[in-house]
Amino acid sequence: MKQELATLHAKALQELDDVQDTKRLGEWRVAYLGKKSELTTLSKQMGQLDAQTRPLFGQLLNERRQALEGAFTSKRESIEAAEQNARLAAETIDITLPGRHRDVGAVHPISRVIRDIEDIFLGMGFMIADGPEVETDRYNFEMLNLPKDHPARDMQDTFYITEELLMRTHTSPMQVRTMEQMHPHAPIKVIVPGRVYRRDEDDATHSHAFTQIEGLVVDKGIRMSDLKGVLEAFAKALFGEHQRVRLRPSYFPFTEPSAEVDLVCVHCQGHGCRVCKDTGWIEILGAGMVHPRVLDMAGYDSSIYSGFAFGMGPERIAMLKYGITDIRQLYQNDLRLLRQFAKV
Ligand code: 2NL
Repeated sequence: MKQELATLHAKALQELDDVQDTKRLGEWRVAYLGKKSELTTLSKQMGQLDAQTRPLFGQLLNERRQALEGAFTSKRESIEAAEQNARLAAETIDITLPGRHRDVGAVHPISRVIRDIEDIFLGMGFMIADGPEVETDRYNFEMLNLPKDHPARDMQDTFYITEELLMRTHTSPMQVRTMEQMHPHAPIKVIVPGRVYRRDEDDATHSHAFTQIEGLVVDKGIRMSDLKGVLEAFAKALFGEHQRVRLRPSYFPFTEPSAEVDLVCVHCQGHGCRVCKDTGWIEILGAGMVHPRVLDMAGYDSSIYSGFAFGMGPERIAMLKYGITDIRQLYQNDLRLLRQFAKV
């Protein structure tokens, strides 16, 4: 039995030498140290030995088992270290590789103008409202003093969905809604930016879908000079302290009196050039005192309250500010144009 044990020990160590991975190491352990291993069989056979040799053989058996367990443990450690090294080698990252490039977006010039304008009016205590692009005839026309037979309501100018529903032609309906919601509170100081729609042929200066920003102030004692003062402060904030505004008489059904508002030409500073057709002025806004009928319909007694309103086109302002000559360039989303508005 002693000889058997020595042979077994030698065979086990030799086989262990060949083991290279965890799977085979496990198999080796079952074979040489497990419940059905020869070592276990030998220890079970110990009972056959006489009382004198039994403890000596027992001690020998323990030594061999401990030696094999020790060899197993150090083998396991060296295999695990090797496997770990192989994993680390496979996962190595080459930190000298250049990073992947990601394109960063830019704020569209129209959005940029809208944001700039919003900031200016927020600074003067206005709130910003927005509302539906699909509107009712009532809010888009009726409530703005545009009765059914008015030429501005011509079928040719409006996208109708049904007889009552249409694509809003201006953002004014949201200002009417604001007045209805706010009354009888005062003052109202609101601007409404948003998309509007007109049945128009697209060309260099017209689009069937464009944006508008309208403003409305309602309170007791609002006068034309308030309108001029607010718009002049706005013009200075947007185009510089040298700016001035000029009002020319005009007509809108929802304001009385009405005015076209000119700014000093942003191209030639008033000296005269092709942009301002040598007048030194460029038209930027339409405005006026809110028509008394519009105030009354929205719930503000026009014998007590008055107000002013104005409207402008962010596209036109973006074109003047950034030297864009065809409005369609603002809708084509050509990256060569848009990239010029990316912050570096
Ligand atoms: C323009 C002219 C304008 C208004 C819009 C308005 C709104 C209400 C009452 C009265 Cl609720 N008026 N809006 C007034 C005058 C002019 O826009 O040329 N827009 C591009």
